Amino acid sequence: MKKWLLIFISLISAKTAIAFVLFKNEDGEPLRWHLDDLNPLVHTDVVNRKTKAIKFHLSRDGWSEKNFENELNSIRSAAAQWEAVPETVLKFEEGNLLEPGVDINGNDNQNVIYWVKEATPNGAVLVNNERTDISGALAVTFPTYFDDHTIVEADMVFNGVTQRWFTDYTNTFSNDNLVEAIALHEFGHFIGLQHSPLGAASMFSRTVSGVSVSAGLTLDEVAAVQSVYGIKNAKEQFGGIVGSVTLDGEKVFGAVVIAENKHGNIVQSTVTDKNGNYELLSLPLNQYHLRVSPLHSPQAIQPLVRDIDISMEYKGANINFQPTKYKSTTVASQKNTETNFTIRRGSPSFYINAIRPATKKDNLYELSFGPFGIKRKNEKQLIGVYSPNLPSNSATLRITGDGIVYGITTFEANVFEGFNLITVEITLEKNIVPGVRSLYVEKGNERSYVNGFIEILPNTEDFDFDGLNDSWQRKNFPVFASKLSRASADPDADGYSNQDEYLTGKDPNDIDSYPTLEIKSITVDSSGTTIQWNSIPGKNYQVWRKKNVGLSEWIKIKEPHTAQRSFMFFVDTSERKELQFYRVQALP
Ligand SMILES: [Ca+2]
Ligand SMILES: [Ca+2]
Ligand SMILES: [Ca+2]
Ligand SMILES: [Ca+2]
Ligand SMILES: [Zn+2]
Repeated sequence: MKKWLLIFISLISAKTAIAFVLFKNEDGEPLRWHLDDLNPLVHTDVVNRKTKAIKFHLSRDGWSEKNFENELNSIRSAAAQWEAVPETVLKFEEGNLLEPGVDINGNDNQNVIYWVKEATPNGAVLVNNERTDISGALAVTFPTYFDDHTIVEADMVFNGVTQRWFTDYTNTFSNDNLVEAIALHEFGHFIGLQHSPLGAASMFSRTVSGVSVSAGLTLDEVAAVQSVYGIKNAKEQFGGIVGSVTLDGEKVFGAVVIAENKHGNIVQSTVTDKNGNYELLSLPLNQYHLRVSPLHSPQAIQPLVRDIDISMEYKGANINFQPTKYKSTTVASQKNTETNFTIRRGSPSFYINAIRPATKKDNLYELSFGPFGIKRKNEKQLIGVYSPNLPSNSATLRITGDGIVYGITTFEANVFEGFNLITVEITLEKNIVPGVRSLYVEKGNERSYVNGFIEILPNTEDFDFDGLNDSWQRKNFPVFASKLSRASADPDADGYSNQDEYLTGKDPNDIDSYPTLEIKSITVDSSGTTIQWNSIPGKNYQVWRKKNVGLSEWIKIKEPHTAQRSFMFFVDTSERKELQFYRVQALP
C-alpha cells in the first residue's frame, strides 16, 4: 500500500477550537488509527499489539534545561486527556525516552515527540530531513497513512526556536505558549482530526498565548473521539444528524453547521464537504437546535476564521450566504436523523471582526482576535465586538442561549483605527450552564455570528472527566489526567480512592494518610439505637452488631448504606434494652 505523509501546521496567533472536522478519503474513511482491528503492517513499536495502545517516544531533553521534566509531563497530560474521554478505545503508552537529536521521519516505525531547538543561519527551522520549515508554526504533527486512511505512524514537533514555552497552569500572567494546550491540539491531529471552526475549541487553528480557553477538550472534541474511536457497545447512547446545505438547488461547500443544546451551548459543529453534505455524529440522545452560517463574511479582509483555517481541503468554501434560523432535531439511538438546510444568497451588511473580551472597566478597550472565557460572577461585565462596518445604532449584541441578563448597549465609532465597537452590559445568572457559545449582532432581520468564541467557564474544571476537581489533581500529581491521578485510583494503596482522599483532605500519595472511621456517638431512645459516624459522601457503609463482646461473630444490620454527607446516622430499630456492641465498616 502506498504511504502518504500529512502535515498539520498550526498557525500562530490567537488560539481556539470546538467542532470537529475529519479528513476522509474517497471511500469516506476518516483518517485514524485502527486500534481494535490492527493492520499487520503497522509496526508493534507504533501500536502495541498486546495493549492496543498507541506508543509514543519523548525526546528526554524537552525544551528548556530547567523545566524539561514539567515540559514532558505536560505532553503526557495532553495524551492522557484524550485517552480519558469516556467510551472509547483510544489509548496511549509511552516508550523509552529518546536521546536528543531525533527528527520527523514517517518511515522509522517510531512515533516521536520533541522540540526542535536550532535554526539555520537564515532563520529556517527545518525538520523532516530538512524538507519542512516550521519557523512560522507553534508545533506540527505529521501523520503517515495508507490509502485506506489507516494512520501507520505519527510524529510531533514543537517549535523551540521562534516560540517560548511554559508549563504552569496556574500562571495566568505568562504570554508564552502553554505546552499542555498546544500538545492537546497536536494530539488531536495525531489521532486524525482537522481544525474546528469554533473559536474556543482546542482544535481551532489559532491559539491565544498563555492559559486560555483552548485548554481542555470541548464537547465537540469529545464527540469526535467517540465517533472515530468509540467502543462498539456504547453506540446505543448516541445518534447522529446528517443532511445537506443547498443554495438555489446547488450544494454548498464549506458551510458551518452548528448544533446547540437548549442552553445555547455548542454541542457539536462541522463544515459541509464538497458535495454540500454534513454529518454530526456521536451526539447524546437529545433535542438539538441547528443552524448554518458562513465561515466568515466576504467583506472581511482578515476574518476570524477562514476556509484554510479548517484545512487546505476547505480552500474555496462558499461564504456568500446569510446565516439561517434554527431548526430543531431530536436524535434517536443509532440512527442518523436527516436535517437539510436551504440557504439564502447574499451576506449581512455587517460582520464581526474582533472581540472585546469580558471586562468590568468601561475605559479598558482590549482588541482580541481570539476566543475568551467568562467567569460565572454575579456582577455586571462588559463584552463587545468590533469591525469596520458595525451598525452605529439600534443593533443588539447577544450571546446564544439562556442564563444572561442584558443591560445597556453602547455604540462607539473608531475606537481603534477603522473599528466601530458595540458593547453590551451582561450579568450571568447563578444557574447559567457552562459551555461554549457564540456571539451575534442583530439588526432588523440581519444577523452576523462569530461561532464558539465565548466560553462560560465552569466553577471547577474537570478536563479528565472523572468528576474530581482538576486543581486538586494538578497539585498532587505531576501528570494530572494520568491513570494514577484519576478519581477511582488508589496510587498509595491505603484502601481509599483519590476521590475519598480529596473529600477528606488526605494525601493521595501517602499510605499513612487516610480518612479515619470513628463512631462519634451512640444514643438510645424510643425509636431505637442511633449510631453516628464521620463518613465520606458516596462511600458505602455496613453496620454490624453483636450482643456479647466475647462472641466471635458479628451480625450484619440491614444492607450497606451510601453516605450523602460527611457524617451519617444509622438507626437500629430492632434492639433497645439489651447490651449491644456495634461496628461500622467502610466498604471498599
Ligand atoms: Ca517517526
Ligand atoms: Ca478531574
Ligand atoms: Ca489512596
Ligand atoms: Ca493516602
Ligand atoms: Zn493544528
